[in-house]
Amino acid sequence: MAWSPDKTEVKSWNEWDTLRHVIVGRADDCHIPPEEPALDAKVPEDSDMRGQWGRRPQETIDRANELLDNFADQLRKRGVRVDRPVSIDHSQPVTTPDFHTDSQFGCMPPRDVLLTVGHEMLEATMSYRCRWFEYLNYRPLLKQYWEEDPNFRHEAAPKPRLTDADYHPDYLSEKIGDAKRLEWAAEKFFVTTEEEPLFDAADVLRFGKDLVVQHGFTTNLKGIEWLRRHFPDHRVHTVNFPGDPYPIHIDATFTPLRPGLILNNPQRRLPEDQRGMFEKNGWEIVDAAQPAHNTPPPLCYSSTWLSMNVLVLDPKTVCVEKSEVYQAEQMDKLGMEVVEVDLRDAYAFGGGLHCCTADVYRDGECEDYFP
Ligand code: DAV
Repeated sequence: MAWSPDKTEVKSWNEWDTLRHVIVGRADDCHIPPEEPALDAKVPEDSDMRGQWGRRPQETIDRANELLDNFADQLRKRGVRVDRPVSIDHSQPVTTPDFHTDSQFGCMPPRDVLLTVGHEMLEATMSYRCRWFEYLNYRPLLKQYWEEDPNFRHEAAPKPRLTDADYHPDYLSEKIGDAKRLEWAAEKFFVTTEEEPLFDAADVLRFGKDLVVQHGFTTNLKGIEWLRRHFPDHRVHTVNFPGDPYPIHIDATFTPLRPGLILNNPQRRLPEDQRGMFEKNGWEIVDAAQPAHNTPPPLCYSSTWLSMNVLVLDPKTVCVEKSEVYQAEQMDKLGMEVVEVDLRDAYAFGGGLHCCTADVYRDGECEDYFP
């Protein structure tokens, strides 16, 4: 049955089929959280964010919200239904029997928390203490979908305990250096231990019957095994990108654009021994264009490679951040129509165009692209 804007239906099997319904995050009340093990491991050693925490400056929140609202309107004008989360009070501490942290993170970016696979939306375990309750920002929407769509499966992965046993203390040092970090990444020695299953939704890419999951800081092997058991009809593949000294989230590293074509970050190439399924099935993996910027914007966790954190609207159309001229040019050469979106001033809130969205509905069914 064709999609209708009057009827809520949750369904999305991949990253590229025609997008009909999406969640766009909000910058409301976003905080820079206090120090904690997994978060500190990701903040670059030379970052302006080291050693400070608290609510983000109001003018940056207002500016990011302006851009996110404009992006939502741009999508609506193209006929996409857009929903927005409802912000909780992120200044509230998180206290469980196992840990305490003095504030939360925000309701950006939804892609980190919500994994849509077919008719299911799964709340990820998360691996930062400050993000333990982040799903609450999306509960009003998930409740609505559950009430309106009788086929919608609302699932939540087991909440992790996040005691100190979840983190390798080696990563807590302030000065590790990129050489050491790269060595550790090559050995698959990340900040999270194998104490219990941990994953962020943004470490997962959906290719129909196949799920490709990055093992790194925010997703451990037990998290990937948990996904494998939870989705028994899927093939779940573990990937690594050893060129990344701060490996969190796959979506500034490996970006499928349409069946047969993936952009790969040239500093974080997929190792030869993990390319088999793509090569055997004639998929092309091409180096992404260089970012247009040499540094991320102020108070930003992410690298300049948010340039390739694009949102595919359909297999011929892609949203690219407006200042990322090299990435836009490459998309054009690859035969994609580019929709420019101004978002750079919202990057500090947790990411780019893919990050700040979560799929609710895309056309298409679950296909086997790697038979
Ligand atoms: O390159 O810093 C950012 C991914 C955000 N979801 C990076 C990864």
